[in-house]
Amino acid sequence: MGEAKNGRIFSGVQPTGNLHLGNYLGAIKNWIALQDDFECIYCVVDLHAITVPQDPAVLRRSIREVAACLMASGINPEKSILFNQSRVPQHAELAWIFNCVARLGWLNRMTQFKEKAGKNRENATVGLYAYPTLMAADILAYKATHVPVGEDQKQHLELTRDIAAAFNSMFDAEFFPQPEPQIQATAARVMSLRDGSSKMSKSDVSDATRINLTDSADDIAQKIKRAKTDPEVLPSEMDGLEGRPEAANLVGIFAGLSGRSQADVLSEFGGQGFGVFKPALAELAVMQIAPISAEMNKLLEDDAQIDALLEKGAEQAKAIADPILAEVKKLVGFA
Ligand code: AQP
Repeated sequence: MGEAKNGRIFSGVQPTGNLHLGNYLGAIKNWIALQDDFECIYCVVDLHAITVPQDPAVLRRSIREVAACLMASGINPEKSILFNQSRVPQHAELAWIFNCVARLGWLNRMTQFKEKAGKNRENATVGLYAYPTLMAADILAYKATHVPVGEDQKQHLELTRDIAAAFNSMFDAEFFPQPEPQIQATAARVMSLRDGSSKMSKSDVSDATRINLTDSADDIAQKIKRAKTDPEVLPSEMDGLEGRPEAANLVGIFAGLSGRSQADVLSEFGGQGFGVFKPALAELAVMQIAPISAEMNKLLEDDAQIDALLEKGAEQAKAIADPILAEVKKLVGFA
């Protein structure tokens, strides 16, 4: 396990279905790159998953699938700590303490709750409302210094920083750090392939809206071919993408997959129609994404091995979180 070279990373992903290109470009690709330079803690956040109803058998399967998918994508359990959240009780313990630090007014501002609860707010679980305090606990139970996330989690990260500062002030201690968000310059918010105004999401009912990391090469190519676009050719400059959300999304995906800037992508494809751009994008996506599902399926042949790896990761995580929680309990007055 790497020492804390440039700091300690924490990030998580929910086992709420297939991981998709948004998770990959917005978060996981960065997680992989950080493994050599940071001490990395990556978590399958199953406590977060149950903030909306889950079928227990499906959840059990999803935890293993997401863990396998992360490993198949390049998260190396020899370099990083990989585990599922519910095996480390310090997350829930610290979340409760943070529920008693965070204020209703702060949580009322969280846009993700508003989006996820929708019109049926009265019927949303208390857990969905308190999701951001659990996320703050996930990060601060390890005193993580950096948190690589997609753009949709930026507001929750700001709340985490507020909770850390409020805790320090309440208990008159410079105890928790202010964790820094790490948000990618490109593809920080990958949009649905069918609607450039809504986020690509695991829980979207239509599978055509996303590229799953488990999709076959054919599925990936077909989904890109059918992705919504407009009749114009691609512009040569960035400002030509304004008001063209679907085109902007596909250019962002190309940039994210190739590691190039969007401006650079446009300098190559400006003036070309989607008949040229889409096949090039499909080739790039197939090359990077299709091998993940083959490797994942191999890993899923051995559930016991995945469980053992998650158990080992949980022990490593507990070894870091336990002394931090012991200090928290002293500060609060429990011990
Ligand atoms: N569309 C996206 N573009 C860029 N980044 C994204 N992330 C999620 N969607 C996109 C980032 O992926 C990481 C893990 O996210 P998550 O699965 O824990 O939760 P989420 O943000 O709620 O993702 P989904 O797919 O929309 O899940 P459901 O449908 O279950 O709510 C995070 O860093 C997130 O920013």
